[in-house]
Amino acid sequence: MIRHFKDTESSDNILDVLETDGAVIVDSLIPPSTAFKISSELRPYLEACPDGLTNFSGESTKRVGALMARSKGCRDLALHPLINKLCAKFLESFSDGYQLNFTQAVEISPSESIQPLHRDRGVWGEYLNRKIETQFSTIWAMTDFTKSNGSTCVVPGSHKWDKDRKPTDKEICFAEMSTGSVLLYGGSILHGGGANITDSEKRLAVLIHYSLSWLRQEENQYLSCPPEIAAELPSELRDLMGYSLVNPILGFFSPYDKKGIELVSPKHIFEQ
Ligand SMILES: O=C(O)CCC(=O)C(=O)O
Ligand SMILES: [Fe+2]
Repeated sequence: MIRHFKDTESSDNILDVLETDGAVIVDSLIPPSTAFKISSELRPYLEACPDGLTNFSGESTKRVGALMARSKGCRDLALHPLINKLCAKFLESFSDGYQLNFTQAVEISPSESIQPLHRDRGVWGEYLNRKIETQFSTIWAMTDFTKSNGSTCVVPGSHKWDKDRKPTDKEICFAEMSTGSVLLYGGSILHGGGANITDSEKRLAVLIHYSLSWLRQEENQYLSCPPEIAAELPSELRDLMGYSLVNPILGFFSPYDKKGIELVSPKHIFEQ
């Protein structure tokens, strides 16, 4: 079972359950009207996007990235205060900070089958000690998520399993939730997009993942949202995207066209 909380629940309680179960849902964190607005910002990109080519990306599934460059509403999701508070606490033992790791709208259409269950930390290979949590991930429901329209499948507790243990059907739960709710999970839990067995319903999600600031970002934010677009964004969001220094010198640059200026923070390019 995936536990559901209201946004009035204490952060400590939400984090306790996240630690124990590996996933939780916060119901109605944004109003449906905000979700519909975000969906309409994303619609032109979804319409122009082909379905995936593999079993993993989904042959009846569309995936659209670069959400910080493309959608004002998704920027607000990335900066949501409760999410950032939970993320900071969830990852604080593993890094001096966290960063935006990945943004993607995922629209699952009828006839899609279940995505192979996986752990998102797999993108960094098998090198990291499993005691290190790599990330804090959010899946925002832009439509209702139901068992039949492709709600994310999650295996509670599997973040603590031996990595080769396979779940039984009974151990797989469905992240059913209403439009505007959000599923929270870490990098180590088994999960995947669900099968869509409806005749005509599409399931739309916005995935925003955060990772330890010393890991390479899965989605290259500097290319998905280059400086000329980032210049228009709130400085807090730019910092989150990696246009900043951490730890304390990670991420510096040396402006190639200026002699005598070295070890500069990326923040500098927005301050001229
Ligand atoms: O769309 C979903 O519900 C989950 C997708 C997912 O886990 C992934 O693509 O890594
Ligand atoms: Fe995933």
